[in-house]
Amino acid sequence: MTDTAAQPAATAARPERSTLITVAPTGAESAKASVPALPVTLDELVTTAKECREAGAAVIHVHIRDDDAQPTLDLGRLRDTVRALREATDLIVQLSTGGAVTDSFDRRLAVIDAGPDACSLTCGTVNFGDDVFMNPWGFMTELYAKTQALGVVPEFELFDFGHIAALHRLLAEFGPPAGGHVHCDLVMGVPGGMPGDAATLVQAVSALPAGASWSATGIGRTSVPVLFAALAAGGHLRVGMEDTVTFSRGRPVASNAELVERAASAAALAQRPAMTPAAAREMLGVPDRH
Ligand code: KMH
Ligand code: ZN
Repeated sequence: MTDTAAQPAATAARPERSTLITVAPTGAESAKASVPALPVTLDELVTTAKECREAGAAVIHVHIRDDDAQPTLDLGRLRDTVRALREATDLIVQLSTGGAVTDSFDRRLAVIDAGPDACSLTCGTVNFGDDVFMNPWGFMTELYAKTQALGVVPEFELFDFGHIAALHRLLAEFGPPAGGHVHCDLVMGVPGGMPGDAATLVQAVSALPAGASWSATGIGRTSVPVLFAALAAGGHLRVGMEDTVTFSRGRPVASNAELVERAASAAALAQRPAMTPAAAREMLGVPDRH
């Protein structure tokens, strides 16, 4: 084999020596009444964040709830949440701009006025169980331009192959993101999106922009296979009760921290232990606003 033949493909991500673990502790879909361990108050979220940091998380992907534990994008609450998480931890605070399927585009665009380090940016519409998660091109571009103007680092959420094509178009037409580095998250196994299995993951990774880093998460029962497939393929991990509320067959998740602990153990076995928030900031181009 020649040296040239041994080079990685142009689209391959640079292999990292450690694994970025993102925790998505709450989401907008599960009800507190049926999932009592779900963190829905600010106190519960801060406690969860500290435990997950201890267990190996570097990024927290945040959805918040109101006093009735319903999903909300209330800007005052979002600001308080960013402040409290920054005071309590050194985690990268990534606010969800996806919200709930019922949230308006205007409210979702306003999320990043709360001053997070980072935000999610979903690269297309997708069927979402019985609902539709709407992300038309005009919304994507408006949100992307706002992330660039405010210096909020986007994470590109990819639920399906068409989203990868839209990401290429976004970068070609509007240039690099705040922070200068493209980081993607493959959200797999949503009913209506791409399946959560190793073959699909490998195919999706091969289509990502050159030089992009990526993590993957599998929804529901795909969470464990996607975790191992992502590690095997050299990617990073997202775990949390937004994505699965079942730890193993018939056993509910007791805490977000146990999902992070499992991810960190698997990453250590794969010889790529959990990345610190400081190293994650360097990789993602996220400035430290503490
Ligand atoms: N809750 C979903 C409809 C994101 O956070 O950016 C969308 C979602 C994606 O969770
Ligand atoms: Zn989310």
